[in-house]
Amino acid sequence: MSDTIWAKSPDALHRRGQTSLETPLESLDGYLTPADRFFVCNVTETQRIDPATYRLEIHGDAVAEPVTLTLEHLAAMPRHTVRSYLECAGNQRKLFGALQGQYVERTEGGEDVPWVLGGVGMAEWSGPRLRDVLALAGPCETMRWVAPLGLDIDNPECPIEIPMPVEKALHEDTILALTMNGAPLPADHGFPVRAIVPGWIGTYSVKWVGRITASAQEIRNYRTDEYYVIDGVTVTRQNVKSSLALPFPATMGPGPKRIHGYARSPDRPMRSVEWSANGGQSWQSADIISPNEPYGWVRFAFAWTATPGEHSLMTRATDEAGETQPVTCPFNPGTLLFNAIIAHPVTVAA
Ligand SMILES: Nc1nc2c(c(=O)[nH]1)N[C@H]1C(S)=C(S)[C@@H](COP(=O)(O)O)O[C@H]1N2
Ligand SMILES: [Mo]
Repeated sequence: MSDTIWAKSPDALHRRGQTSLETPLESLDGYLTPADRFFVCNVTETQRIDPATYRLEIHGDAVAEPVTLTLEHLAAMPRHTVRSYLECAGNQRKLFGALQGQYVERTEGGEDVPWVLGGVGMAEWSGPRLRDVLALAGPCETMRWVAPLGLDIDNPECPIEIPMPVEKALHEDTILALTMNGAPLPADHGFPVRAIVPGWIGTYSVKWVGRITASAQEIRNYRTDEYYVIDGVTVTRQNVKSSLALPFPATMGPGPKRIHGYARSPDRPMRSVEWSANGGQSWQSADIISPNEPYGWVRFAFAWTATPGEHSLMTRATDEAGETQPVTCPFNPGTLLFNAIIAHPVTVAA
């Protein structure tokens, strides 16, 4: 089965759990993540959808007339392009244990993918706005919740149907993407159609969308009520994070280095990225060496002279509104949204 889980070769990525792949961030050298290096978070297997027979159904008690659309129809609609990073809510989950000594194993429900740093990627997505697609079915005034459903319905927990409030669904930057980095979506990333919900945790960006339900009622399920929950509240928006693009832990030879990393704010440009090699007693500015856009991540770099021994390199991102990273991340049993300042272990050989 393992060679059918993904369409792309898993060789350049880390296998995480049975069905997911993590990007080694140190293998990236630019702003956009190439599709063949982009992480994959699959609850089951990559779906292989025939574009000729593909259909998208829009239905529910809050549309006047259900419609069924072909890929041709969607492809003929006006397109909107967003450059947005996509990150699994559980990315960096392993750091609750590695840095804070906090462990949990879920005994039931979905397997928690053991992400370290690379359950995140950045791409340019393009396709019709979700609101334009909903408009084809005659949305009613009563519409409050919109839930895209993935075609991987045969899965152990419950279908991937992720409801969002109408405000987010109708937002101008919420799209049904048909392309990724200018090419048709790869199968692993949702071909032929996926939702892109910028600024929100990756799960909202449903892949292989086959049906969209629009309702006056709040749509709830296992994922909204049990899985993606912190302190009784369903998780939606991401938080501010930064990490080095190095293996965790890292080893290197001595000498002058240029250290790289990625920092992100869910919906604002970054104000600063700082680094510290002395446990956070003093901080210096890193250079932002990429575009700095509302939904994008930034690539940053700084010069550091590696001397033999054990080191810890820290980075701290702050966005334009002053939202920044905490020294420790409050624990939650779902081990979601770890965004503490990371003390990245670096061993420098003699
Ligand atoms: N249909 C479907 N959509 C899905 C998933 C899935 O398993 N099935 N995984 C979700 C999760 S948890 C994440 S983090 C993102 C990952 O997107 P990627 O695999 O393109 O990187 O897709 C989301 N959309
Ligand atoms: Mo995820």
